Amino acid sequence: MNKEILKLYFIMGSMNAKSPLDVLEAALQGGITCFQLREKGDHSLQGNEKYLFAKKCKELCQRYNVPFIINDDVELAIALNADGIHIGQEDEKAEVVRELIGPTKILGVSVHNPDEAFIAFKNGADYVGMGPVYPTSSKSDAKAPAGTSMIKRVAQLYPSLPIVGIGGITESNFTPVIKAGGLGVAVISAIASSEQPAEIAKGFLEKINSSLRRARG
Ligand code: TZP
Ligand code: MG
Repeated sequence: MNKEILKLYFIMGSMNAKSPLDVLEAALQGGITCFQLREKGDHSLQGNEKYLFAKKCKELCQRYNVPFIINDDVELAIALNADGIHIGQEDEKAEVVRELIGPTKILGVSVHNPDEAFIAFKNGADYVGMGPVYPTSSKSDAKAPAGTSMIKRVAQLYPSLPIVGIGGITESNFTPVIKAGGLGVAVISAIASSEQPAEIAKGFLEKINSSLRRARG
């Protein structure tokens, strides 16, 4: 996996925006580096509706050459030949998913501590998502905000494991994630709830790039 794709990782489901496909296209125009379809919770699409929506998202991402990742739904990821899949601790085990999707697809795993990070890494994860860094209202069962100390520990313990920070992250509070060793940030509301997703994504990516340059020295 090219680590650069973690810089500005946009996550969205159809319930996160009024016109989700317009928001996705604007975010792609603004320069998001990866997209994850996370179709979850009340009012989320199911069955064929979910499939058709996911297919449109994939086509948009392809047009902009941005990896298209699917949350949880391995069957859908395989059916659509998505670029990858993201799973949580309560989902299918990483080694099982890796076996199902094959060696070349991207596999992301949400982790909260060094033990979970080690297991994910050992079992074929390409990157781990760590958070919530800050309070978030985008995930109903989110754990307590964890700040960036755990990101720092995992980055020190496993320097070759790419980490992306998630949860309540915006243009104005993301720098601690990069300083702690994160390679980028994953966001829902900072882009999906914005009136100008393209402009936000563009400005955000510029700031992340300069922060990464500073952190790498
Ligand atoms: N996992 C941990 S926090 C979170 C997920 C999916 C939600 C992130 O959304 P937002 O709006 O960027 O806080
Ligand atoms: Mg999950």
